[in-house]
Amino acid sequence: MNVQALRSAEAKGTVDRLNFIGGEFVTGSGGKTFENRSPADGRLLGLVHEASEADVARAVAAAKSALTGPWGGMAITERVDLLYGLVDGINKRFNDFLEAECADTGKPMSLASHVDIPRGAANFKIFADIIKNVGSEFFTMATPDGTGAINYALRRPKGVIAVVCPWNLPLLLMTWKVGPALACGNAVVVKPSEETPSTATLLGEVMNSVGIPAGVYNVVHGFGPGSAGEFLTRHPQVDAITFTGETRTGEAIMKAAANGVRPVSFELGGKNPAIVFADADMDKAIEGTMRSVFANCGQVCLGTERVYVERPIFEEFVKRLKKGAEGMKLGRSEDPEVNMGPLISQEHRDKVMSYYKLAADEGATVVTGGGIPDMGEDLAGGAWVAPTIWTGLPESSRIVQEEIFGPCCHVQPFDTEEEAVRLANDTEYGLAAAVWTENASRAHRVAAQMQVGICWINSWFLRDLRTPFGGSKHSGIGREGGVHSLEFYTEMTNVCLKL
Ligand code: NAD
Ligand code: 6OD
Repeated sequence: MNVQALRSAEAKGTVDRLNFIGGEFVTGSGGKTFENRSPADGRLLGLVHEASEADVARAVAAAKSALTGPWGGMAITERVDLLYGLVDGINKRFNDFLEAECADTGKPMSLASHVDIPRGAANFKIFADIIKNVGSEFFTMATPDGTGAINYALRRPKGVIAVVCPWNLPLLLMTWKVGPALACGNAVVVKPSEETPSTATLLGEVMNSVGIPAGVYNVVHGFGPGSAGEFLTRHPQVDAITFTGETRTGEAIMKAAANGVRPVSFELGGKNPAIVFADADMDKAIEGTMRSVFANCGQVCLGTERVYVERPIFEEFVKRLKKGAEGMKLGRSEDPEVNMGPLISQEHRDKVMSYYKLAADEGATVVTGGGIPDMGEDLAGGAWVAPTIWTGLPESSRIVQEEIFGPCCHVQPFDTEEEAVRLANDTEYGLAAAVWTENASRAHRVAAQMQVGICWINSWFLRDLRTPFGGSKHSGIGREGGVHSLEFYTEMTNVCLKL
């Protein structure tokens, strides 16, 4: 550990984030750092030590050698016990994780304490349970000589897994990959988002404290192109890449993965619809749509940005959604009344504001929001935007077609079930949908036609971690969750024995 770097940060009241390689916290060998700033008020949280190409190579080598050390030879029961230890370890330091996550993202503690951190821990438990209980395929076969043969499938770890993460749910989305990867016996090198370096780093401390062998979990900090993200994904000793982030980044990573034909698992962007039928329970539909549009300041890949409402209830729905949006309390994470934080960065705010401007230019009716709220002097340096609702744009509008990833949605009326299905599917993305109706037959009929990886009926972000999760079309490749994660994180060998 670079004690000098940490002392100087402490003296300034900030926390520096180091790389975690082979069980040790280290500065980048290139001596480069970058700033981690609060999106709530712009204050400096600390410096992040950027990994050089050589550091990334050392992390990959540490992971590789862990596979041939005690980790590689460990019985599943022992590995599972270590994963349960991680759950306890995160829970013991719950407040440290909560504070670090909220400092990096500005999200309300009321949200992160119920979603990000508990799920960050639960991801280790669910996959420990699954690997402990999963069986294997077995087939008997006839042979011409009459003796027969038996076949059984063995699962082997894939090797070194690169885990490239986004900033919107940092711990949750990182452990969603690291949990199954470790449960299956792999070693990982994690590249957290440059915006949210903290909880992945803290997890290194927990890994050491519970006795996960050195090299099994590594963290390299930095950016994408020309930095740790690119160095990691093009490293030839990386055996598979799991990535969550923008579709365009997925395309770049897929090119890197082509060298050496490395498998990828991609969870990418979305432009998710909600369909609200006139027979929906209006209270439930409003409550659910408020969450799906505005939770995490609209920075949830599964969030709703297009709402289709059956014409007889359109006006009432828009009126009630507007009232909800205008009742939201924006502010600091630690305020228990606050239910919306800032966007992740000034750069992302520029992107979201460019869409707010475009909507106005294209002639949208701005039902509410559309600008930057006055947050007072204290928060003037933050990346705040107003919760925003539009109506009146055509389907072809960029506002209705492109992922904005902010607290906003376009609401449009429809007249028939067929029209609603057609509009909902009219996108290059295929991640999630929400359908609001009290008619059970319609609910199942419509869900079956949604071209998405997950379709909620009368709910949103209700997650059973045993179920398949992922996206179709431009929203991803593959499914993770439950046994589906095992498909990605293991290689299967069929053993055929002639009797
Ligand atoms: P991003 O693609 O900009 O960055 C994600 C990660 O990739 C970061 O760690 C970044 O440093 C790294 N990266 C960037 N370019 C790279 C390159 N060329 N090579 C290797 N690594 C590179 O995404 P983001 O802005 O962090 O996250 C928001 C996006 O993520 C949205 O599009 C959202 O929909 C998507 N997302 C999808 C899911 C899902 O489950 N489908 C979940 C969360 C977020
Ligand atoms: O719940 C999950 O497992 C998951 N991957 C959620 C993704 C949220 C996107 O922002």
